[in-house]
Amino acid sequence: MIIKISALLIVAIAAFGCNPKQQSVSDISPNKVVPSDKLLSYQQLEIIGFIHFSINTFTNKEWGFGDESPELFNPAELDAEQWVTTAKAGGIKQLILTAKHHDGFCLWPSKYTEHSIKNSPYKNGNGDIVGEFVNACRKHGLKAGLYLSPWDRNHKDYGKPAYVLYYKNQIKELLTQYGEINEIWFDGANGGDGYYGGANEKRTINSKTYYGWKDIFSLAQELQPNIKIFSDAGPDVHWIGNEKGFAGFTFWSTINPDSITIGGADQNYLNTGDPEGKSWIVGQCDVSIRHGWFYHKSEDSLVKTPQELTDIYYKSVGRNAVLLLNLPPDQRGLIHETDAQALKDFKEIIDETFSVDMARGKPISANNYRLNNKKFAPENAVDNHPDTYWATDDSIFPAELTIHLPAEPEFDRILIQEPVKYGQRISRFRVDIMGETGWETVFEGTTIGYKRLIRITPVSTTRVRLTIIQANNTAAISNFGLFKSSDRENKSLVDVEAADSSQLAVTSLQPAEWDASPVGDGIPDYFSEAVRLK
Ligand code: FUL
Repeated sequence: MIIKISALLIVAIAAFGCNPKQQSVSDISPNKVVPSDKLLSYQQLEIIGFIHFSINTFTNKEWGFGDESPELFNPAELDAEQWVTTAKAGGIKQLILTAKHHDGFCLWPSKYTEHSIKNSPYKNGNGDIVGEFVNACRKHGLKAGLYLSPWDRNHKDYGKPAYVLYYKNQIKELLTQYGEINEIWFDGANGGDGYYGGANEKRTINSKTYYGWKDIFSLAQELQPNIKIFSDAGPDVHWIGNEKGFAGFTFWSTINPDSITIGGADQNYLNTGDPEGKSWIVGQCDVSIRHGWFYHKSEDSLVKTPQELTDIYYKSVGRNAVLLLNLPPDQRGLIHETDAQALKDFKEIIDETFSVDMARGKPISANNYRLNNKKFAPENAVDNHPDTYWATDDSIFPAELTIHLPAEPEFDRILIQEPVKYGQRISRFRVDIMGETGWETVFEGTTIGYKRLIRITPVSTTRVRLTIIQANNTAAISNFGLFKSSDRENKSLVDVEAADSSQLAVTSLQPAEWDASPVGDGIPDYFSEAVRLK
């Protein structure tokens, strides 16, 4: 009997080690709010693209009034594969096409309206650009998404219940006829006036009640179970609160959607997220590669430079959000050469910067690691694996992670990631380097989330320390990386919190914020009527 018990003990010790705690090694406890698998993989797309293309491309407007003749629409060289391959060369993983913008013109032959491609010269009325787009995405391995403007300045019933039925019928067409659609984009903009079947008047709707968003979301989910729904309030992806492509310096992936009115949201709230938020909704930073959303020849010289795009990347993907970059095809139906080149150069800058991680596999230590178990060891933070992570025992603050660098490499970019499948935790952190006389702080930050990219002036050191000062749960880090930026980047840009306070004073989508008419400040005057981006 005694022999049997001792044998059992030996087997137990061999299996679990001497530390009795190790018998119950489990993952760190998740936060109350965590992302679903579908949102985790959506965030990993990092860069997605918009294709703004419609009748506006031919009228040189940003917001069509709704009375434009379909006869005007004739992109003679349209090639959806050129859109997709251009986007792909820029690192874009999904495209969203404006199937219908505010003017109501449909890029597919909807059976519910005559205001569509079927009455245009394009392919003698036999074209279907939504179909061409989706097929091209599929052929080249990109996910496809669709934008269907709720505001419709063409439809005679806009503002009445009959229009909502029309809108739902169009959603049904788009989500049943084209295979898998990864995202649907519900825009909050509504400027009031329009053609409305000839009424030529202003129509206001109650943005809280008119569309019946809950039913619309359920319809989309029923037709496409894996779809990601974008609106000011999610339920899956939310607007970042500006059209500059910048997430807040502090940015939480959690938010309270019930407090948000679609089309009337608090832009600051959307820009920072909410640490107390009850839902995980991915932040999405939309911005156009040009000044406007649609193509205007006058902007051929105003395409964002690769350096500007890189700056946007740091302020979107590098701040825990997804970047949605607009590439508007021109009247030929092609993405302009200048835009394609800028995008390609941007991708090269990012690739050059992040190709060598100086921290990868280097010796690393921590002031604590959970249960002294290898599963939570500091090495997991420099293995470049998204599923492994360093974590401390509960309530260890500050939590410190130190990379020991054999030589003294020069770096100026830092990457930090949290294992967000357990929730977003960190709210205050610092990065220090070992200087000649001791530790020197090179960056102080707030949130990290899925990915935080930090720009500092170049430094050389033998030790880099990440200190997590505050978090809402046990500290955990899945990646800590050090990089040297490409020589083609704009070196004058570094991350300084004070410099970012101005970021919220940016473009708003809400018409009230838009100037009534263009003024002489060099902004082209194709913005019709009450429409002009600041
Ligand atoms: C806004 C629209 O008014 C713009 O035209 C553009 O489509 C942008 C992405 O969303 O609300």
